[in-house]
Amino acid sequence: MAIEKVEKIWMNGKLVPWDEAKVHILTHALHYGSGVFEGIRAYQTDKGPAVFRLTDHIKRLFRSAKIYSMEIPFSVEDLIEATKSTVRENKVESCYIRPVVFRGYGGMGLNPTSVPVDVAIAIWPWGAYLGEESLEHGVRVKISSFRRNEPNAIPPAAKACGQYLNSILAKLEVTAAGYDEAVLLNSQGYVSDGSGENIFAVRNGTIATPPIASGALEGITRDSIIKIAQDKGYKVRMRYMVRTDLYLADELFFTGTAAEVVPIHSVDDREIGDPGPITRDLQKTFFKAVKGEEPKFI
Ligand code: PPE
Repeated sequence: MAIEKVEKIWMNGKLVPWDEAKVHILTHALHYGSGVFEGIRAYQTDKGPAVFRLTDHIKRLFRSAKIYSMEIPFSVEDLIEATKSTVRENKVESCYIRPVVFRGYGGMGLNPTSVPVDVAIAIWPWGAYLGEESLEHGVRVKISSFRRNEPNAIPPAAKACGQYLNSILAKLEVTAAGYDEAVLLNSQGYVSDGSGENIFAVRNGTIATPPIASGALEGITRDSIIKIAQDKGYKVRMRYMVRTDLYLADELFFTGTAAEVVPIHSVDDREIGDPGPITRDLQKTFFKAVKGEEPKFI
């Protein structure tokens, strides 16, 4: 996905011109993946761009950093303000927002405690993550032969830079085979999530999604969808799922900040079909919520 350039990027406390937001080649995170990040979206509204669940995203960034014992040299409030000013100063109507906290320049080797922690917030316009057609018609998914990284190896509870090598392997594998997106099972064989999305299955009117302990990221879109579904009176279960739970679902969909709410048309060539009524219903309310038109879900 090519990046569309905007004017400024926030780096360690100030906005700098896009082309000057650079790091040294000996940046620790470049060698070891020792960073954590967030993905947030701002949506166009009548009152200007609105950042969806900003505080929750920044809090998750701090939780990710805690797992790796990285001390962020700013407060939650500082990064909330910094995000807002980055969106404001770039004068965009909507955008994707990428805060990244990483071990910078000043030390090499695997004990990173003496390496300074850098913080940056970049934004850019990012359209439909899985293609313009995906939101309407759904995507073709394949279960990857690569398993989700384990909690006792590289914890999926963090949104850490290096751990995305796992998702990249899965994505490369299934896109080379002609599919749109990968689903990863954990090492016990239970469904975790997509390469960059949580997954939901609907069967007989009940909505199910894998628990966080299965290796799924504690998705903020997942949480919004659970709240929206419960508010509409649907039964929502967090339960361990095997691959056939996906094959036999009446409806399947992905959720994520970048992906938003994307119906799944088939899994391993087993047809699920056109987006179903519950998927459509949740998708519709979600797109209202992100634009501030459903205040109880903001
Ligand atoms: N699982 C994974 C593995 C994941 O990376 C994401 C977000 C989610 C679930 C959904 O979480 P949430 O965004 O809080 O609803 N993936 C981010 C990065 C995507 C990328 O390609 O980069 C995102 O959607 O921003």
